[in-house]
Amino acid sequence: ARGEVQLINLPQVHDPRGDLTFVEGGNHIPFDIKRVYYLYNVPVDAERGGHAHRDLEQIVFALSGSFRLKIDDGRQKSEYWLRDPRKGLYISRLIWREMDSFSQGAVCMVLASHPYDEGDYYRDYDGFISALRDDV
Ligand code: T46
Repeated sequence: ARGEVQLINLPQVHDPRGDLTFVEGGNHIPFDIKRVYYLYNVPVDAERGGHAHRDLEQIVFALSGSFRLKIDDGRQKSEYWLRDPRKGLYISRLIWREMDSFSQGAVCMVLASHPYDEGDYYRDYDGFISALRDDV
């Protein structure tokens, strides 16, 4: 898929001892998970993202705290406030994303379809727009 974002709901096992949420590859996630990374110790005034990917698909979670994800498919912009560890935002390839307004102590976990590859990034907005135009 290209230019698609969608909220993914994970199961929650509620328990007086605490809640548990799980992710199963091949079940909850529309791609094979090749990488997991997380952002933490993020200053509240930090801005992250500011790029798009040629091939990478990801699902972004706020495991703790909250932050804003601004999404741009080249035609429409939208924004999501992630704050529920059960709800991840699926981001397909060729989506521009920016992140800010991290709460104190927020932890952002990302499931990714490929290993890290700097060559997969469009870090320049005009480059992203022309890549969209060239993608058939
Ligand atoms: C995204 C948002 C949500 C690695 O070496 N391995 C990795 O897996 C990643 C993600 C990054 N890096 C290096 C590359 C840079 O030198 O860590 C540095 C910071 O990466 P970046 O500026 O891309 O970080 P963010 O937080 O702006 O973006 C990241 C992901 O790159 C991106 O795909 O969607 O988180």
